[in-house]
Amino acid sequence: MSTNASPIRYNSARFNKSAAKLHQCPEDIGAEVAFAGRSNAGKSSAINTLTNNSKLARTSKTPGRTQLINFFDLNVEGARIVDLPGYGFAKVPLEMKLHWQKHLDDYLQKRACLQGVVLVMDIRHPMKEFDQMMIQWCQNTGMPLHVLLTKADKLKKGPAQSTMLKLKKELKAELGDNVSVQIFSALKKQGVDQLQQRLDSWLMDGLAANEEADEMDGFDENYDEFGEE
Ligand SMILES: Nc1nc2c(ncn2[C@@H]2O[C@H](COP(=O)(O)OP(=O)(O)OP(=O)(O)O)[C@@H](O)[C@H]2O)c(=O)[nH]1
Ligand SMILES: [Mg+2]
Repeated sequence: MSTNASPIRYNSARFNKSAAKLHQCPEDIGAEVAFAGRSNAGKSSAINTLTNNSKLARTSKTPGRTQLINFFDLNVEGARIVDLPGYGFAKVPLEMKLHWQKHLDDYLQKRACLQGVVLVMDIRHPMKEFDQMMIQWCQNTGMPLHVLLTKADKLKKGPAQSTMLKLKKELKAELGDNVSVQIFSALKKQGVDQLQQRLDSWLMDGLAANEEADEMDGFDENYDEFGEE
């Protein structure tokens, strides 16, 4: 249960569409939060736990399950969550890997409505090459980052906590207020409130900023008309 007054209900999430290319994505308006991470890290499972809907995003023991960018609409108009294809799955042909990589790069570079990235890592194997790449990219672009250390049910509380604190310290040193880190377990439904609060603030701030921009546009138009009189 969320303690703040956000109107977003995550259990309202509905599949919108899958995109293999940037032009197939929903129109680039509103506010989006994307779940990124290595293949098999637990992105789709985290989305299902967040939305309390085990059937929403397809999960699998076979890495590389999510091959397309999947968009899910929320009850508040324009607010979406996005399940990105996993990185680093060894068994797909190189050509396919390069295609996904290009596709993911395109999305990350060009998607104006993207408000923040939830980087999902297996708490037992954090900060692999892909994770470092994403963090670097967030640092370069100023994209807000939330690190979800998932599968915490696989560790005892002490080691889980110390992994989280160590990582938080490292990342804060690099990214300051643009980063947050939390422990999560899809299996135990641990950390759901914290994740929802992070998303609430990104999505609601993003939508509010859009509204302000729209008002400014209207103001400019009126001003032009006025100027011509
Ligand atoms: N114990 C445990 N297992 C988990 C958790 N989250 C995910 N898993 C398992 O990890 C495997 C991969 O989960 P997915 O959610 O499909 O991973 P993904 O990151 O979406 O993978 P791709 O779509 O291949 O990129 C599945 O077997 C899940 O059941 C968790 O919190 N705890
Ligand atoms: Mg997946």
